[in-house]
Amino acid sequence: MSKSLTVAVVGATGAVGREMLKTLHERNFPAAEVRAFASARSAGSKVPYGSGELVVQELKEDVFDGIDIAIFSAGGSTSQRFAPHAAHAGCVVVDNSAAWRMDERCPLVVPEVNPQALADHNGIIANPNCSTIQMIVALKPIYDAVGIKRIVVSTYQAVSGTGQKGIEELERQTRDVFNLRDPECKTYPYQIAFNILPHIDVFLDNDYTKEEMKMVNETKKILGDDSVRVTATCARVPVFYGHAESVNVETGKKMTAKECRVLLSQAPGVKVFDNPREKLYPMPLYAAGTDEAFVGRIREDESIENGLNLWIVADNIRKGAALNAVQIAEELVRRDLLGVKDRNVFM
Ligand code: 25A
Ligand code: L14
Repeated sequence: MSKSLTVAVVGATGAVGREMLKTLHERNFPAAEVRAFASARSAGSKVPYGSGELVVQELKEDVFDGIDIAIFSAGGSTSQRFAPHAAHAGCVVVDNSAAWRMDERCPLVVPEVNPQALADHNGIIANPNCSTIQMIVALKPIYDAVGIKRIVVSTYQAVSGTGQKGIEELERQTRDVFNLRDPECKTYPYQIAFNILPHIDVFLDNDYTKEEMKMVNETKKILGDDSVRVTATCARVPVFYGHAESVNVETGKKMTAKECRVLLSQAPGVKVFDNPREKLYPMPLYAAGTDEAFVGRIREDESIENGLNLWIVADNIRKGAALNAVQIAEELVRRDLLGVKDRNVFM
């Protein structure tokens, strides 16, 4: 691929934005130029890119002229406000926030699962929630092979999902506890160090959290199948990087644990790491910094006719956010889907 594109990273100073820059460089994305944007408070600061640095520019509505692809990770309100201006300028947005995911005009894409959905984009493409991505990349081959009727998932999510401020909170509180100081809670409502909070994102009217309902709704949208029943419980654990998930699936037809291991060992984006005798199973500490969704503890659910239990772990900042977004951008280039046909869809 020739290096001809101009690419922007919006929210470049954040935990995910920095990883996006690193991923673009590592994967040799065909960019002639990369521009870094963040809020006014970071304008003029520098972020690493390859062996050099980029000077961060303030994001404004009129910066998108001449930019082919903008990858956003600057929070929902920033995406809501600026992504339509990008699309209007002919710049295709890959957005990591929750702002556009359930919008019918926006494809919601995991490249290993539903790349075909990119074809009808209108200039804004949504990157799914981190917990949804790692689950769906492992479940799609099972869905294709024997069907899935119902999914029951419980998550164990790292503090880096909340960005730099989540990472700082766990660090600070851990030091506070060891120094016999009262841990201060700035980011989470309760102490996260040496604790577990069954609470991610805000509570909704049905008493589920928004994070839990993202898993329910995004899974159906990505599979393009509203008949799959999904229920989720999302918890925050005192881990820096890497989300873990216990996933119970009721399948349409029988699949043995052995068949599942064979199937998933051939699946793109998935690594089976499952040998109970050798005490081999996926863990956040070892998934951090890697690209795959690791699957282990594969067992048949003996309480129902056709069911499986899986334990899935992935780096939430990479496959859960930055890597998946860059893979979407790569797929857009590969499929020749850059440019925006109707620039007024979101205006
Ligand atoms: O935290 P924010 O506000 O959402 O900011 C994230 C990025 O977006 C930029 C911001 O630049 C940062 O690069 N941004 C925010 N508002 C913007 C605007 N109006 C904007 N860019 C353009 N126009 P920044 O210069 O404001 O921030 C520089 C550093 O400060 C940290 N920070 C920001 N707000 C903070 C804060 N620190 C403490 N308290 C605050 N209120 C910021 O931390 C950055 O280092 P952070 O990056 O790590 O950001 C976390 C946000 O990133 C997204 N995110 C993280 N992980 C995931 C994720 N999204 C999806 N999946 C993930 N796994 C979330 O949106 C999270 O809020
Ligand atoms: O992408 O862990 O919608 O706090 C926002 C909250 C990602 C996880 C999203 C967290 C999420 C994040």
